[in-house]
Amino acid sequence: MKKLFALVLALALALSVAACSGGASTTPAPSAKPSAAPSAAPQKLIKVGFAQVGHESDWRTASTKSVQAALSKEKGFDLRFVDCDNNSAKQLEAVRSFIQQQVDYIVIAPIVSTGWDTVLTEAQSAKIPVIVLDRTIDDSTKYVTWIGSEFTNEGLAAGAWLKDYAKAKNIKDLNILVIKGTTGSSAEIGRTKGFEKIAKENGWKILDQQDGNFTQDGGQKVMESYLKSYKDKFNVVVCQNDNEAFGAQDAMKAAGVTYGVNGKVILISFDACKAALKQVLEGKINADFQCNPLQGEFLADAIKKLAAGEKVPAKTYMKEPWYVAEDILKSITYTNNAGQTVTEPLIKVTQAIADAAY
Ligand code: GYE
Repeated sequence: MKKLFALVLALALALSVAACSGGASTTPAPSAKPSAAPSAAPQKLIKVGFAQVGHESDWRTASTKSVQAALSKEKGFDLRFVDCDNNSAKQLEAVRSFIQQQVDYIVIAPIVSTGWDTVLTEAQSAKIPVIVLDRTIDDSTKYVTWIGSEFTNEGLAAGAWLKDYAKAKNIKDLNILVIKGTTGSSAEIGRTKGFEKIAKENGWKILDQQDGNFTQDGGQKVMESYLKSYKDKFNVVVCQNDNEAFGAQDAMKAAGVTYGVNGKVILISFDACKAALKQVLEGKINADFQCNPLQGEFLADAIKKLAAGEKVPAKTYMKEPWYVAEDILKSITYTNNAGQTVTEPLIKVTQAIADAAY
């Protein structure tokens, strides 16, 4: 009986190895010489070209590391990584070079959400499936799947938190400065849309919204200019990522403006990387809405499924918690981007949470 079970298992394994190695769209089927035992044949690596946005933030570094770890040689991948340095022309060029290299799959983390249809048509003609990671592509549907975050919900959640927080602290007037992420990126578009909706509903004043390009330097420069134009006129700063928040803090510190739990300015951020959660713990950022960059395993899983001829979902959303510095609110309730009323917990950051963050 045991022997029979082992035999069935061995057969199943041999079959699944054969299915995997022959499944990728541009990989030729292995020649079926009777003498070559399947286990002795060297594993064919799946060639994946990854056009990454750049290296602008802690989030991005974590994203790159996550993909590199999940798509390693040991795990069966030949990963060709291009850092596109936040340059859209360079990103299109990277995708075209992957088409020329005849990779099996192309992964794009699109810098901006438009301008994609032509190159995706080229990939389609070359029969190379495209997977979109992180930000979305909004002017083409020529890709097989997308893995990323619901950016509009992140913005809505930030607004819902600010509404309840201001009420709990009896703050009547909200005068808000927003440091946006890269203009035209879906992360910027979604966070802006979500937050603006709540601001409008509550009659808050958004004094200004300028692009800090998701970098610390960008955040600092925008904040320096805000401090000149809006000195003493604002009590909320919303940074669309943590690195911008670090830059904004430097500018406020230099100008003698206090922020965070014991400061004059409520500071809100997105991403929730380790360095930022330490600041939430210390009360230097009031609330941080996580965007989860650890997408590598989901990506590897999707590619393996496609290579095996299996179906993958059109969209995969990352799970993302909301972090706060104080204990006064336990949850927020808001209408999400799908029109559902949701109640989500607010997590007060502890040392253990900050230590475990990406
Ligand atoms: O929030 C920011 C990064 O696209 C979700 O890009 C990503 C954003 C992230 O630079 O830190």
